[in-house]
Amino acid sequence: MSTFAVLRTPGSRAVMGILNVTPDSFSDGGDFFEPGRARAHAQELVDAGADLIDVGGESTRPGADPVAVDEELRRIGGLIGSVAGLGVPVSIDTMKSEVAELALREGATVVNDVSAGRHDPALLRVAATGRAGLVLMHMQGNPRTMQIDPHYDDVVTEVGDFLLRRIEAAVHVGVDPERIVVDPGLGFGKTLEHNLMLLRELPTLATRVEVPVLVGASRKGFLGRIVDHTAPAAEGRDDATTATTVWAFTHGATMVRVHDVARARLAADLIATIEAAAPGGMAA
Ligand code: PMM
Repeated sequence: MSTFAVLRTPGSRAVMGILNVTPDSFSDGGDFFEPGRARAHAQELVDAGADLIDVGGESTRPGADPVAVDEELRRIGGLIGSVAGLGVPVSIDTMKSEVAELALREGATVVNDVSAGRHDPALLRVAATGRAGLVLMHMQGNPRTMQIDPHYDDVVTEVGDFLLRRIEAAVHVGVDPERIVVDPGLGFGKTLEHNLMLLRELPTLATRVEVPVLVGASRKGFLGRIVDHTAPAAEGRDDATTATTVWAFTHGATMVRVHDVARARLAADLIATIEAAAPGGMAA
């Protein structure tokens, strides 16, 4: 599927596989830092059924220190081209215009910015000029401080207001509205209750923003708090992630961003099979 078919085909459910080329991401930090391992993992994500691969060179886990632009360029430079050669669209997870620019030059076709163009306003222009897809995510504060007492009067309305404002800002500098996806930013400046409210009211949010919605719940701490307070490893949260994927896909989300692509692919395909069921339609 082309990038924009992945992003916009009505009723489609796309699986974005995560490739973190960082030493310190919360669940897979260090695992794919070495370029050979990163490439091999990208192939595994494609084989597992990813529609899109999201490559990131800066951890945005709570408390993470920012990465200098040169270091981020070094981490992703060269890798994007080989991942793009695997036959699925590549997205670059960055808040920096220089990194987005390099990635688009090397073959990425989507920019995923967890700051929605606020960290580096030039990023929106880079996405516009490169005719790229653009993921605009909500975050309260910044990764260093976002989990220190986040507050909202009405989280669903405020996140929706924010996303509409950021869509407007992106369109204002020339991004094609047909190429925009938004994301409520689970875990980014949100308590457990905020995350749950955003999931519960996903249909309201999706209807309001009128562009496809991406949900990124994969292995996040709030899932660990619901299913198992004692699980030591983020990997133990994959079943909870799959349950959340099913919820998201059946409540208005068009795309999920996950570490375990095979489980999300299975969920998406199963939902599609159930939806397509018709009397006498399927051999026993
Ligand atoms: N989460 C992380 C990083 N990038 N991008 C989007 N659009 N949505 C997310 O929820 C999101 C993101 C942090 O998770 P990771 O460290 O496992 O990549």
